[in-house]
Amino acid sequence: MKMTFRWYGPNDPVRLDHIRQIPGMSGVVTALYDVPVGEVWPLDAILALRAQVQAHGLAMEVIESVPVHEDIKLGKPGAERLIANFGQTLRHLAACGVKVVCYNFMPVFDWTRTTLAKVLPDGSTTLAFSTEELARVDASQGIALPGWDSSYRPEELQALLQAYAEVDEETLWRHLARFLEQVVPIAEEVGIKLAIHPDDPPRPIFGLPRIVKNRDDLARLLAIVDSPANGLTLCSGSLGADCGNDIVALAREFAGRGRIHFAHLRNVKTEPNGDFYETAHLSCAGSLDMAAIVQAYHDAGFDGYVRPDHGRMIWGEQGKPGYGLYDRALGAMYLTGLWEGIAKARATLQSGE
Ligand code: DNO
Repeated sequence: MKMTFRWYGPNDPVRLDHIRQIPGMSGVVTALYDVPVGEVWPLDAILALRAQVQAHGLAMEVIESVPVHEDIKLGKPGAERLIANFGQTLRHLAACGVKVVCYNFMPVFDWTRTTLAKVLPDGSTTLAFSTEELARVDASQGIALPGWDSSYRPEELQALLQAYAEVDEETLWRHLARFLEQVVPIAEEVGIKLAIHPDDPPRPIFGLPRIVKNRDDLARLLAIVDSPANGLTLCSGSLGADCGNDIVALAREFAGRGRIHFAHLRNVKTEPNGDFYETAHLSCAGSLDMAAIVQAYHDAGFDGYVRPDHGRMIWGEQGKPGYGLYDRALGAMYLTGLWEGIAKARATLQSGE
């Protein structure tokens, strides 16, 4: 397990020299945030970012994310050129030592929450999702969801939603297959592992199809191109927002098959009606048994990248909701502690055999 930390680049209020001080931290997970979606990431810009990260004693081996242009998901005529650009970006990233590239295939919206600052009993604040509140949002009037950082103008968003009216789940699967069939061979050639991020939350929103929601979807995706370069970012919190998903079983199965390249580890508290909120990483804080999940990775011989995922905002920290320093650093230490405990117990057991 290689512990990493998400860093939003030079404008992130969380500093590299602080990330470096988290014990056991091997590197950051980052991206170029100023390249228009669909354009090739310039080699010199990637090299400059890497130099900045490495100057702080950290590695830059995981990118989250290279965004997939909507025209690829919609299967528009320009998709071929955009897919080729994605492939070229992979070549540039590989030339800079990147090993894993995370991406997602969620139409229009990435992760979706209805509040970014739900107050928990201990006074910390966290990201939350209420089905009732989401139902009140009228997408045709422009979306004002917290944290949804889109540059679409209302009429652009409207046109996009209309374009998706033609795209049902099976059509989206076809477009995903077309994308994978072209980019996985490039990833294989240059030594990059692609790692799709599941839909968050794992259910359709605003009538848009979402196809990476559960075990069967993950298995179907891996079968499209049966190569280790076609892999997963297993996000415990995203998939765990559906209590029908057994995260321990997913980690065991897909890490066992060598197809999880990046593990997002966070806890979430789910309610029977589909509402959820994010909690501290600790098992007893939420609905997921984090110790059992980490155990499943260890048993499967997982040696990929891990990051603590969203944290609460604690100790008065101001910053990007979900991505402060303090609670994620606590999460990293907790996960590292679980891993060390499991590894030591295993070694003791083996030496007594
Ligand atoms: C949210 C993240 C997602 C994730 C993308 C990956 O905090 O987990 O935005 O980075 O979906 O493409």
